[in-house]
Amino acid sequence: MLGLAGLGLAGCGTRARGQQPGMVAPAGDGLGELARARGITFGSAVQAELLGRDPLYAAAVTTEAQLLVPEWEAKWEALQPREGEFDFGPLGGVASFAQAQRKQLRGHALVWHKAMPDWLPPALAEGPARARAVLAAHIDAVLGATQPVIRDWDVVNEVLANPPGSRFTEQTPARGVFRDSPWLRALGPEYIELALRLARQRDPTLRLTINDYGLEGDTPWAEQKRQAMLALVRALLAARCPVDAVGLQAHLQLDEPFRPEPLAGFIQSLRSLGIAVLITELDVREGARLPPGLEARDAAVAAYVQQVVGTALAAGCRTVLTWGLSDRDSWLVQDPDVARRDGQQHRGHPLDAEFRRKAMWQALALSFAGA
Ligand code: 9MR
Repeated sequence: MLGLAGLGLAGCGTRARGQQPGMVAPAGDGLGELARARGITFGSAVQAELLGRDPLYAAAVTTEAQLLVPEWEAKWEALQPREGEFDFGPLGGVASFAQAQRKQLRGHALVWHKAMPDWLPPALAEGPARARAVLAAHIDAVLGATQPVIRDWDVVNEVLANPPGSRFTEQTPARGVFRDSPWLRALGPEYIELALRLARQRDPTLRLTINDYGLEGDTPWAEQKRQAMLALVRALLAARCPVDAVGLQAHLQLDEPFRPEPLAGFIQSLRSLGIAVLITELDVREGARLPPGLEARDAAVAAYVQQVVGTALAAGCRTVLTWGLSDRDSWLVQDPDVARRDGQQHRGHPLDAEFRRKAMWQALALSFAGA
């Protein structure tokens, strides 16, 4: 059991790394406070490295977010770079900041087909017994260390395949409704149940979340994915497998049609099964054709966000996280598969690249106020 010391929290001071004395945070209440007044939790993905070296970034997180999720630091590659050697250093950076600023933390992600250390896929390919053993060892060590500070984990991430014909950036090989991955090849779909059961055993009061993308839009493939998620949750519950929540990543795309009813119905179906629903990774990719001028672009992003978040909140979602707060540091500008190719940068976060609040910030504030 590594506990708090393992997360680098022991002995940390009251001032977060990166917080300079006298630094002025943006005026007014942040989104976190506005949300909290309505019984909603608002937060963001964060990067330990930026929290540590960029005062503007750290100040924005301090002001706006109540809940933090590490964007990379709790992935397998970060936590167990070599088999049996755990490194809680980077995650400890996020945890120290959270503790100093009195923010909550959530975990992301115990099982994913990406951000795997090099040794892991070959180990899984050695067969089911070996795959079960490495999964159990990882969950045991990680939940043992994070139990004091992380009470909600994305236990499995992106386990569903993208339906054929979908317009997701990533075309996934599939086995039925499940994504073909080293985990699926090693253990079949039972790896999902195994991970959830191991997590419950290791930390009986932890919230166990299944996280996925492409579940929000009004398209045939989003509907297929929603049905696959519902079927998965029903099957898990029927097998008496623990599961508490579904995370809707909400990497939204303005080109994708949206209508409230399909999303609201989906959330209500999950809630009627006793499953909480969170928005876990909200950001927005703008369309192929941009309206003229930043104001019109930001208004389009804001209108879309208000519809989606407003729908989710009205249907009973109580937690919203954006995948980063500002347009500056996002995968939307860094990942060549999603970055714009027209010389522009997506404006899909509440703050612009200079950390100024945009129309999307207002849209979130209005959505919280209306909840
Ligand atoms: O935003 C994250 C990026 O910085 C990382 O390089 C990448 C791989 O670890 O993961 C990105 O976050 C992804 C998240 O973990 C799962 N949903 C999709 C996110 C964007 O790709």
